[in-house]
Amino acid sequence: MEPVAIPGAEIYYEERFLSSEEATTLFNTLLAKCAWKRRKTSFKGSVPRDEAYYGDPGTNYTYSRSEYKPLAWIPELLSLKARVEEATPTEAYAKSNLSTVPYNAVLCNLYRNGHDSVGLHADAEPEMGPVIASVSLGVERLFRLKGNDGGVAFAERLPHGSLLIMAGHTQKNFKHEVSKEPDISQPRINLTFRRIESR
Ligand SMILES: O=C(O)CCC(=O)C(=O)O
Repeated sequence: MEPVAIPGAEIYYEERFLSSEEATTLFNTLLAKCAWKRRKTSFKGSVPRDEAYYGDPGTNYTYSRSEYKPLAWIPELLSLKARVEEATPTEAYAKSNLSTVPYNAVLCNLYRNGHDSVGLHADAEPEMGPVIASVSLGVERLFRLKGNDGGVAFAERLPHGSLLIMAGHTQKNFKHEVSKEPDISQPRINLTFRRIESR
């Protein structure tokens, strides 16, 4: 994978992690097979995307006052996890003096069309490891990293089958978002593999 030079962040990127055919098969399978749900927020609304969370037993975590409880892995996500682990550069762990540990959960996001989005946030919950691997499926999605001063440090249209890894102090120093793009009518899927340490 290629490192992307952004001061204060540690990002690795591979545009063609999956072939277009593999990515399309996976997209169609996950669209049909994942237990997609639109989660309610505490303010009587719902988050602007569908989600499905899979992982090892005990990988529960809390985000935005909502608890994520893992569903049992489905084979397609487990085999993708093995490929993502193989692709993750060892320096993503070594630079933070961590031993190489497998991902143990994946949050799947389904943006049904360009009206869906995820607001600016960091995945910096205390139980979350610093290495997060994001696989993109479907038409490209504008992914942006912003520094704590609000400046855009990274903006990339992530294509079908790409892999982006955030590591090191990325979550501490930056937030990320996928904004609404109302002109997009097709669904898009993002899979973020994570390591949750039970506390
Ligand atoms: O779709 C994306 O790339 C962003 C997903 C995300 O921010 C998350 O799952 O925390």
